[in-house]
Amino acid sequence: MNLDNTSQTDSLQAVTALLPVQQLKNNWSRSEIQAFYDLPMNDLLFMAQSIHRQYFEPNQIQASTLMSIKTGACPEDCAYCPQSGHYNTGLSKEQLVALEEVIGNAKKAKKAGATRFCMGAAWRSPRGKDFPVVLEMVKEVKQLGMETCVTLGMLSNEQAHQLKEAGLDYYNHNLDTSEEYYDQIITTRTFADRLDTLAHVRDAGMKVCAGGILGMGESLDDRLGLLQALANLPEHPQSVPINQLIAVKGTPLQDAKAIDSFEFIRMVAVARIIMPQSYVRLSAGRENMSDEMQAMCFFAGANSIFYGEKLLTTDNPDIDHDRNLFERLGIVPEGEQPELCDKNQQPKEVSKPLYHNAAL
Ligand code: SAM
Ligand code: DTB
Ligand code: SF4
Repeated sequence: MNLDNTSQTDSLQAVTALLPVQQLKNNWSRSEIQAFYDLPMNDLLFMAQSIHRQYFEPNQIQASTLMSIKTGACPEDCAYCPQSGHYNTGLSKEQLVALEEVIGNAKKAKKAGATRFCMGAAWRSPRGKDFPVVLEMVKEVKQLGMETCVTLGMLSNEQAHQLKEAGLDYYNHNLDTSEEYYDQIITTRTFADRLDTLAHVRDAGMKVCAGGILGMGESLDDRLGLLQALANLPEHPQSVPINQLIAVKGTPLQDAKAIDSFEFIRMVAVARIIMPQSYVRLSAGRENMSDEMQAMCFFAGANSIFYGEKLLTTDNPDIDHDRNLFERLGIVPEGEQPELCDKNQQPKEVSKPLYHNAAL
């Protein structure tokens, strides 16, 4: 990173010139993205936060609760994943859980303050008699008045339409890393397969939740390439989970070197800048982040979290800890502050002032 005075002035001018962002852009070059990443930290955070305030309530965070509805023995070989049947991580293979268990967990999550319930299955793609049961789960959760999300692996066009018909709001399918690094992490499916599923989800009219994982030994260029691929999709994913690798014993990435905190925060800020209307979710890995680091991620534009003691198979901060963190930061979970949370008003007009005036 070049820190001489001239280039700092240049980059500040570049920041000022880019504010406010007039329209969504999906032809980002890697060098444009890198230029944001390379800004001095204070300029980068200022820019990300300023853009964030044009589209979102600055002190509100959306909370989603995850449930693993089918755990372990997945045929895919994703090097990061404790659920892959290729590695021994001590997980036992489970069948699809019963509908009643899902409804019970969704009710609990709603009561605790989650607005979205996400169900994940360790499948390459949904097959056979299980898929109609998942459709039923989606219908039932939707009836509780929660947003619904599932992540089931690759989808056909027809399956995407069936999910839409059942009432599914979001489909989570991550690109995980750059196209160039992809085959170092997964060999049983391709980056192009992932893009095809995302196209089916979009075509069926559902919202896309797509992001990736940082800290898998990828280069900075790979990280920027991941953000570039996400931001250059035909539409920005409405939800962008940024996961910090949870290095699980037994997986090929068990000894991966953890990503530097500031590098992680920079990635969150760049995601916010290049996909300004998307929810950016601070996803897996919060258990290994300090409260201060999480606060910086929120300042950088992260405005969604997974909420509840478990992700799919690994630990997440407990609810009391998160509520306490929110309180200390003056953050209100989305859905708990109706007067400031009129979804019809989002995204805000880009012509609004840079600084959010909560009194308006
Ligand atoms: N099988 C489906 C699929 O791969 O699309 C859905 C479940 S899969 C567990 C969902 C996502 O969780 C992955 O794409 C990956 O980004 C994330 N994930 C899995 N294991 C992780 C880990 N150890 N650390 C961080 N993120 C992880
Ligand atoms: C996403 O991007 N992260 C979540 C969700 N989408 C499904 C999953 C994180 C899984 C972490 C490892 C585990 O708990 O098994
Ligand atoms: Fe299977 Fe999904 Fe894990 Fe890959 S990430 S091994 S597809 S559960």
